[in-house]
Amino acid sequence: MHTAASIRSQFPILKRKINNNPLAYLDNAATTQKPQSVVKAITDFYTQYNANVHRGMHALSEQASTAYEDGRERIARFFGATPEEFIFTRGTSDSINIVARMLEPRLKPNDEILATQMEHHSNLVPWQQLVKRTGAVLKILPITDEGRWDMDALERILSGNTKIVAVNHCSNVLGTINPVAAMVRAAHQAGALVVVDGAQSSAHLPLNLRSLDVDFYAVSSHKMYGPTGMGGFYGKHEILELLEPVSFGGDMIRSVEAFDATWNDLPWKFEPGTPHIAGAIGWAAAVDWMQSVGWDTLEAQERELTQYALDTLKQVPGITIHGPNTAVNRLGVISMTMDGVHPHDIATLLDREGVAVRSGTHCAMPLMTRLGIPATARASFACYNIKKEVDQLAKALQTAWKMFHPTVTVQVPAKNLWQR
Ligand code: 7TS
Repeated sequence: MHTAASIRSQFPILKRKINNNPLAYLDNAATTQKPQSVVKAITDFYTQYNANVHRGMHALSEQASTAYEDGRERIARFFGATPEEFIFTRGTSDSINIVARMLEPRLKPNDEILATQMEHHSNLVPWQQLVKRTGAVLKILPITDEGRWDMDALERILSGNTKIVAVNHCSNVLGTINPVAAMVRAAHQAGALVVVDGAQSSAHLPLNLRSLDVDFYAVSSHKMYGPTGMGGFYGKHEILELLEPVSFGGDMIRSVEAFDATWNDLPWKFEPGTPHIAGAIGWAAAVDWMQSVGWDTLEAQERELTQYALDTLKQVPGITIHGPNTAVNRLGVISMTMDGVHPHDIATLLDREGVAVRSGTHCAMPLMTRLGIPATARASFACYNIKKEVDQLAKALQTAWKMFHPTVTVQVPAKNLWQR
């Protein structure tokens, strides 16, 4: 049985004080902290069996190769995929860029790519660049005022010309959990492939990518308690078999002659060069750790905290919360604006009280335009966050409000009052 205290005890960093206050780390949508088991797995690799993979016949290389491929298998299984379908990359941004280049030869002028108004730049700019290179057309699905996909508009925008639908599973600004399964059905009916940006969902929702029937799904290790610089994407086996690699070099080839080469099997065909071995081992340890806590605990804890935070933060004067206003189909990613106070000032004042949040556009400028605001201050939760930290956030916000909106009190001597 895992309690908040037993989970927190595995993250030494959470014991830190910032500006003489207990650290309330509420910037988990940017990156999560790492449990000790992840740090230990990485340290063990570097201190006990560091060697390159897939190359040496010596003991260390064999041990490293086994740990690396065994790590891939555990990660792939965590997502309901097979190891052949799971390509290691540097993260979500890298994955989407690679997938876009893999699909490039299949696109013709006037083919259409559909993204949404709530995409992170990582799932928008690669497609903008792709349409420039191919003559395809980028279309944008609007969102509703509550911060959800406008599914009525989808019917009007999807057509036989739509070849790729590129959408995020969960918004890193609004917290919305999007109806990906419905999108996949509609897109497949129109004959389009679906590429999902899973950067925000992977630490918060149990996923079975095969049954979700997505064609590609991109994730980052560092948002799910694993190391930075590591990530990957799932691709349907039959589609990956058809596509050509876009980066070339060692390890991804089967044989090379002076003027040509043939490709290795999946998944290595898409992985040139020495990979991030420690990254894969650390990520696999993170996945093991999440499974040891269990989805029941992970989900229940976060849902309860999100509802508590929505209820608590609504009471802070001058605060507007952007995105769905209940914890239903919503992650604990809470973007706020405060009347008359810039989000950067909010974040700076919160930091004085030990509260770490992110402020800015969160790499989602078109969404800021849609919301009609320049930026937000964003609190985002992980499974180790507790109500006390939400209270610390609310109190710090109240202090910020008072600092920017001092009440002018006129002192009237009591006796004058009664003399009138
Ligand atoms: N997509 C979404 C929805 C994201 O939230 C992020 C990172 C990315 C893609 C890119 O992931 P990366 O691992 O390749 O960087 N989002 C954030 C954030 O919201 N604050 O810092 C990074």
